[in-house]
Amino acid sequence: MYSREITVRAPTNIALIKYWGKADREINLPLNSSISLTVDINTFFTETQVSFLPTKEIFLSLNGKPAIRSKRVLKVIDSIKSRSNESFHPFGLKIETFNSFPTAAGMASSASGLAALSFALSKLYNLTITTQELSSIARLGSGSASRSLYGGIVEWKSGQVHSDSYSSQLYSSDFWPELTLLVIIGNSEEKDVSSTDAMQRVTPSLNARASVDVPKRITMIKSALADHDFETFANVIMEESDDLHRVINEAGVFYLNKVSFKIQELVRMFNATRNRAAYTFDAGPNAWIVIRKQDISEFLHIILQEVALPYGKLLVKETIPFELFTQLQQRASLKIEKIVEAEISASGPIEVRIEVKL
Ligand code: 2P0
Repeated sequence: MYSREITVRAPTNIALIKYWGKADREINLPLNSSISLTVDINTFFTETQVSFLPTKEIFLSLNGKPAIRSKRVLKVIDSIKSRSNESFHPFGLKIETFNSFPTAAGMASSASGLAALSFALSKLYNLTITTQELSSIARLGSGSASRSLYGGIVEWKSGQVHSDSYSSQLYSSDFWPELTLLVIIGNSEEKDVSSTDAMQRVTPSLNARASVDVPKRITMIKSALADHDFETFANVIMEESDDLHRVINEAGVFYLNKVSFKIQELVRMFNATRNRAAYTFDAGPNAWIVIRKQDISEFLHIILQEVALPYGKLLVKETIPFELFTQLQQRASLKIEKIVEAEISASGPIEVRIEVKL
């Protein structure tokens, strides 16, 4: 029983209405509720392998290198362990984790990472636990991780205490089948200021944003979703992203760069007559474009005239012929790393395998 090795994968998520600011830092109670799309688990994911060690030590590695046992990881371990059978308590843990995408570059690696850890440990310690409870535990590790426990469109209700601050699914991924994501990765270097640090800097607009503006946008986006009203949906998403970065800039932190601003400008151009795409940025320069599948090709024709990338890094379902790609790229001068199309994930974390070691 103690020699099992469990491997799981968890998806990341992109917030449309963003979590920014904490009412309680110790347990990551947020200042406001948030809404996100879970990103296809086959495109971006964290894979985590856990097993017991005979001694009490906790060994952790990230992308093949030994990593620090951070406070956030220990909080999740303690919370899971405290609910488990005492017979497990003498053992230590080996935790190996890999991200399929840039770590700490505003790509929500802590969301998938802490969701994967919580899910994997709940299996290893044989917990009988609801996804709702697991969402609260993942939140202790990283706020946004609470949303990665579900597929589709997810809401994290801020709550007042540990047990009522959790996420739940608003809609499954097939609710709006045309809806998809394009991720424009300009720069996958680690950022200078982590979001955990940045959101602790209280600024003049932070409380007004959390108590007035965000609740209004939550009502608006829910009604736009219910009506499949892309025009309003896109407006709310972009307004929210702009508002988040205004508050972040007030704190003296700047995550967006030249490529991010260019993408914003191109999306506005593309939307000249009616909204057909929406940009949103997390704590990093990479653009997440919410778009309907039928508009991707036309959108790429505009983007590819401005941003330059290798042909092999255009990772979209409907490929553009090489000749046309080269033609579009002729005057493109802003170098980026890649463009990835990612669907909305049907599922939250999944168990990949269980191995019994003899
Ligand atoms: C979000 N972000 O809602 C917002 C939008 C970044 C911008 O949640 O301190 O790593 O671990 O609770 O979850 C990133 O912050 O922060 C984040 P902690 P987290 O996705």
